[in-house]
Amino acid sequence: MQGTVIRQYRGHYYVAVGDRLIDCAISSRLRKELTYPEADPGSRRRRVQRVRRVQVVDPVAIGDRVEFEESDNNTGRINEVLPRRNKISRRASGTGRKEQILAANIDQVIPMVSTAEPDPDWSLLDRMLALGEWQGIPAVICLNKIDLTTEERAREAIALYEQIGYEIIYTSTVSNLGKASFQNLLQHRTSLLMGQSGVGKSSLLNWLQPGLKLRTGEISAATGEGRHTTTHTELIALEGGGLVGDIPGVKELRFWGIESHELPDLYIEFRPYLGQCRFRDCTHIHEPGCALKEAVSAEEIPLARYESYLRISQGR
Ligand SMILES: Nc1nc2c(ncn2[C@@H]2O[C@H](COP(=O)(O)OP(=O)(O)OP(=O)(O)O)[C@@H](O)[C@H]2O)c(=O)[nH]1
Ligand SMILES: [Mg+2]
Ligand SMILES: [Zn+2]
Repeated sequence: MQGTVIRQYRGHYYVAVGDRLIDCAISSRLRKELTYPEADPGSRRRRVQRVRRVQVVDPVAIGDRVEFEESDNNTGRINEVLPRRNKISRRASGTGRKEQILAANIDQVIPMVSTAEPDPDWSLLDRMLALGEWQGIPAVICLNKIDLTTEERAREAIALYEQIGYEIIYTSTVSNLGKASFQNLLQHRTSLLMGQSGVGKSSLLNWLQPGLKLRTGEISAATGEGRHTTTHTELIALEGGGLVGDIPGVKELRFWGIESHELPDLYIEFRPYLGQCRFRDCTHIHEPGCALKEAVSAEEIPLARYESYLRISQGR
């Protein structure tokens, strides 16, 4: 039988087939690919926390189409992961070089940023957008917590991304803004919400579908950061049709598998200039006659995005 993995938790993989949900384990062959994150040096408490928070590197991800064998009582075993149409993945935490797949077979990614609490991490937004571009997955940016500022300021803060061509949705679960557009956006597709801990990913889903009761957490007064409230990944079926993934807050999004020469193309506003530099293998960092750098000087490309490109391409 075939189905879609919509939830994974502590060795259980929940596979949706029509209206049924089958609680599956994975075959011993797949289990060999399962690795646990390396513990960090440091106190035992810290180690335990990290292991709990960081997901294992798992051969099966949410959104995966799988082939499974059913036994009794809605349980079963996954034998095979079918080829993926696309995937959102990152380099796993720890020192080992491993890929961690956050979700597979996604129709759109929704990078989320909040106007404040926590403040926007533009670098992280650029990485989330680049990941979508790399896999050819459309992205719509959600700017949440509009109630913490004025709408005008909020628009100004994110204007750059609108200029370069991304669609932006403005929301507030507190002042009830943007609900209809968000519901429209999610209908009939599989979407993935991504963003720092505390931007309001789970709150937003509870707001759209009140029966969900996902756990949400206060922002820490001490650090201004979220507390990593969501600890496991799941694809939620929406009443209006469509699936949406709520994943634990990401702080670090280290690329996996993206070659440095592929990076410029992942900044959509760079594309018209690529191939026009003096040197064919121009890295757009220090070469003379670089069309991209000229476009930055002429303010045709936003300096902030070029600097973000430099940071990422130099591994910072
Ligand atoms: N002012 C304001 N606060 C919000 C809004 N949406 C969510 N919050 C608050 O932000 C905090 C964090 O929300 P969560 O939904 O837990 O955030 P998350 O992105 O799911 O965080 P992780 O699960 O840790 O990744 C909670 O205290 C929410 O009440 C909003 O639109 N405005
Ligand atoms: Mg959450
Ligand atoms: Zn160049």
